[in-house]
Amino acid sequence: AQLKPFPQAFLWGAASAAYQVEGAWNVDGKGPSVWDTFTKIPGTTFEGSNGDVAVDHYHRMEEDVALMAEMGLKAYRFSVSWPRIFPSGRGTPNEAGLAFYERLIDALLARGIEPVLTLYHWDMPQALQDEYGGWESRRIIDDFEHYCVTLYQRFAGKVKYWVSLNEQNYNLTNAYQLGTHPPAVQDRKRFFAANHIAFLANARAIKAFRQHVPHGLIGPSFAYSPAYPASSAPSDMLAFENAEELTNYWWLDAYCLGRYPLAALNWLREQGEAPEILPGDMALLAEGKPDYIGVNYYYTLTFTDNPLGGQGLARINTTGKKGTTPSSGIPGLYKTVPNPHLETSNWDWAIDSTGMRIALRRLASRYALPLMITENGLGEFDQLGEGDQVHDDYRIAYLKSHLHACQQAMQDGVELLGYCAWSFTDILSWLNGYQKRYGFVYVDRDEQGGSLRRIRKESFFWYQQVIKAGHLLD
Ligand code: GCO
Repeated sequence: AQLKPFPQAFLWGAASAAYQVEGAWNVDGKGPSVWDTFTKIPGTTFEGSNGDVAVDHYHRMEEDVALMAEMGLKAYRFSVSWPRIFPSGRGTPNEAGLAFYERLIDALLARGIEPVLTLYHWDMPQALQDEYGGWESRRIIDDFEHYCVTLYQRFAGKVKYWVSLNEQNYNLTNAYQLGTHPPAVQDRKRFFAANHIAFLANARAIKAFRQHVPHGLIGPSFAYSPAYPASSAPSDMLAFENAEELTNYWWLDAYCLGRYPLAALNWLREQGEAPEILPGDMALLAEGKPDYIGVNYYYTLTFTDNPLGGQGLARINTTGKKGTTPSSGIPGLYKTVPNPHLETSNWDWAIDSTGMRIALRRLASRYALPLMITENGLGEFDQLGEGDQVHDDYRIAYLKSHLHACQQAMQDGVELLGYCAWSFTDILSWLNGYQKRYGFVYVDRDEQGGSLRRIRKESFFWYQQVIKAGHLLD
């Protein structure tokens, strides 16, 4: 059947995050975040890369927004750096920080680009990490609410779309299970405890949103990697069910249904690793449900059974060398295996556009909420060629197939508000430095003096045409 066109109001967007683009890490009164500290510890990131300068978006904001306008973007998703607003996490806001985001928002609006504002994209104020352990203390719930309300009050009249927590699942998995994000802990009990507190903070922020931004929409962005079973063997099906509950529904059910999935909660209780649930906690979650779900989709994961004594959690691929990601899992429940039907990126991420259609359908059907793709894209080594050309045809193919999957999902009945490609310019990849590029706009870091010159890639002109036409071109 002929696919229906994309809706007129579809938000054709692109995205970024403060730490990955802004730089200016200690400028205009900004306090340090946990990433400013962590990336300076030797061995934590690829070749010691950090976001001190990143792509210097803080100082080149006007130029970047002009490029967005030239491209025809209808939406731009960015995050606010908490320690830019509250250098030590709370107290009186730093006016220079608020003013920067106000200039950005005004520049977007002046060009008809809808701002999509992310409240938290991992850059916890270092002061709060030091004072009480960040997400490990319930004290963060008040501090996060205060920070959010400060932004609501300032920007309620200008910003309609808001993202509460970005990829809580991926960030805290790295922070408290794999030990690869700050504070680099490997402890499953602390992991689930921190997540529970983050759910409470998310719900409280959404409750406050209702008062301050009555006409806005808010939801978390979730890194959704839908689970597949490795085969139709019942043991693989069970492993897949276990993985979907413990790696996905744990977060999504807490956000959207105000409860935890049954078998996963029971298993954690048996391990003595379930979070402490105080009276009132679940009622708060139920009161803080989102208006939509932000979906960050990159790949699917395929699971097989994992007898006790089998493979535990493993580290991730930070080399950009194919086939170097070890299997990871929980003994007794599941472990990942490569999917023989799918190609992968150089970081071993399965390229699976059908998986995106499946993802959107599963979420829309289970939670009955509108969805927004808040991230989707391909991180690769790009080559700056003769005459400033970047032939990223592999990225065009990736984005095209995934946008097609979005269209099919809408045909299936999914309400999809928009699609923010990751990312607009090249960015700092948290652990992979500047070698892993995602942008429509190449940023030259190698040129003499580190010019950080912006260069339009082939994908820039492709997306420009798609947005102009309002549909995918052959
Ligand atoms: C990377 C990651 C990030 C994430 C994003 C999550 O390579 O560092 O892919 O860019 O996608 O920050 O929200």
